[in-house]
Formats: sequence, C-alpha cells, structure tokens
Amino acid sequence: MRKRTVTFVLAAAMAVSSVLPVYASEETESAGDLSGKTFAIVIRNAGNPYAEKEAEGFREVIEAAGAECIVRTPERATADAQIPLIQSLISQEVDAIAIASNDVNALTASLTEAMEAGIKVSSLDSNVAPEARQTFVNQAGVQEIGQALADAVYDISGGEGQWAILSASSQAANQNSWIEAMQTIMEDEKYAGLELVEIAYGDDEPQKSTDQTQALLEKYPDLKVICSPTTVGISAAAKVLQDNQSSVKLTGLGLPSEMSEYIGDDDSHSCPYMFLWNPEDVGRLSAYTSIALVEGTITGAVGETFEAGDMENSPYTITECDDGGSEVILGPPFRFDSSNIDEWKDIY
Ligand code: RAM
Repeated sequence: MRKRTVTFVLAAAMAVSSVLPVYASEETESAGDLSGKTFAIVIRNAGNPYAEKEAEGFREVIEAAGAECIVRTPERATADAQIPLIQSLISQEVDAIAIASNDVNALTASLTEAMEAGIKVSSLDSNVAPEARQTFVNQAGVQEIGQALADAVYDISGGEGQWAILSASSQAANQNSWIEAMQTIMEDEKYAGLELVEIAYGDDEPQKSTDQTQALLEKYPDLKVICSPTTVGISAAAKVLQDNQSSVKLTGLGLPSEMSEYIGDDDSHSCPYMFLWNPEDVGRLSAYTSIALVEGTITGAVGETFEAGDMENSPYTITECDDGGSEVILGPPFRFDSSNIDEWKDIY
C-alpha cells in the first residue's frame, strides 16, 4: 500500500506550491516535450468520491509533468452520458483520453474514432472492449478481488445462508467481472451452503443504492450478508443496515474515509471488514500510462514496461488481460478492518 508515498506526495506538492520559481522551472525542464500536450480523463459519474479521487491522482501527475489536464465528469453512470464527452475531446484534439467506462461495448465506436484521429486511448478502473483501447489500467486482478470477496461472504455468514449483491450499474464491466469471478469460485463444494438470492443494481447513485438495500431487507427476511463491490453502494448499504440495527452484515469494496464509522467487530457495526486499493494511485498509474503512450515508450502491447515516477511497483509491465487485450495491474486488494481503519480513514 501507498500510505507513505501518499504522505510524501502531499508534502512534496505542498512544498512545490509554497516554494519557489526554481522548483517550478526544474519541473518544467524535466517535463521536456510534454508541455503543450493535453491529457484527458473521463470518470464514471458525478457524485462518486472514488471517481473524484482517481481524477485527483491523474491530474497531479499530468500537471507535475508540465502538461495540461482535462477532467470530464458525466452526470450519470451511463455510456450515453460519456459518449458526448469523448466526442468533444476528439474535436479538441487532445493527445490522450483515459476513460473509466460505464459500459464495456457501447463506447467502442467513439473510442475507435479517437484512436483513428491519433489520440492515445486507455481505460482505467472499468474496462472497454480490447479494440477500443491500447491498454487497461486495472486496480487489482479480477481473480484476486473475486476470491477476497467470496471468502469474506463465506467467513462473515459462517459458511451458510442467504446472501445478496448490491452492484453499480448492470453494464459496469469491473463490477460484472468481479461478480462473475465470485460466482465461479463459489461453484466449489466449500461454498455449497451459501445461496445467492439476488444481484441488485444501485447504479452508483446513493439514493437508488439505499432503496435497493431496503428492498433486499424486505424481500429476504433470512438474508445474512450483502456484498457490495462498489464504493457508492457499500456506503449507502452500511448506513441503512446500521441505522436499522439490522443483523444483516456487509462486506465489499469501500473507501475507508466513507466507511470508518461502519467498520467494527461488534453488533453495533454493519461491516466487519472490506477491501479496496488507493483510488488516487489508480489515477496516477493511468496518467503515467497515458504519458508513456503519448511519448511512444509503449504502444500497449503485452511485455512492454514503463516508468511510473515513485510509484511502489514502478517500473510496470503490461500483461495479458483475460478479454484478449492488455492491462497493467496496480497491485493486490487491501483489507480494511477494525485494526487499521483509523489509520486509513483520513488518507482516502
Ligand atoms: C465505485 C465505482 C468504481 C469502482 C469502485 C470500487 O466507486 O463503481 O468504478 O471501481 O466503486
């Protein structure tokens, strides 16, 4: 994990902003021919703090390299809301587009058009089709996330009973791949006592996620566990369960800053533990990937490597993604529980 580096980067950023022309000119010099280049990121949706943190990490790296950063935020977590943003970036002739997609297939035509116009295209967080990108910046291995979540549901339920999933939108590539991995893992005899009763979709909207959680509680009185592999879903569900003093327990993927009051081992807390990674690092790695594509250090082919500043696993290597395209993996998922949540809640 990157707590130390985050602190360092914050300190360095403060130093840069409060000091000196000398520092600034050194920055610009090291940026070399990136001045004049424009790097865009299109995030999932407005009102999604995780997505905002990805954008912050992306912006930090691009601006430190002396280039221009554009952040585009769709109102809703849909492909329809993202397509006009991509079209306007093509008209602006940006050098690179990084996109956290809301639909694995629906952006293919627009992103292909962008690549044909010479724009470097990569996805981050939630993938697009292989032909619509040069590479994908993946927060953690799909299998590893699926295993962590399947084992959490098994452990928290005591190995048997009803459980449900509260996801983002039904078209979200990342949530769908994690859910599919969980379901495949759970075909093993070990998980035979568990019954998945429903996959509900809160569309990464707090109110819809709240309503969906309430509906699950009403429909399934014997429900034991909800697994929400989305930061927006898990924080909405945590509040519903804890406010109602429900005996249903929660796990999934959440931001420590949003989940600290719900994490604990006793009955008064709804979530014993959950997982995530540093969303700012997803954005930072995405920025370094876009820079390497624009500089021509990489094309997105499997086996290529590139430098990512002081990031923990730099240099990164591009590997094969299970959709046949390529990906760069940030690192393993990290577990947050009562023993460490206080350390992390002010960091992201
Ligand atoms: C939500 C978004 C994002 C996802 C995280 C875990 O914020 O859906 O895409 O990666 O959850």
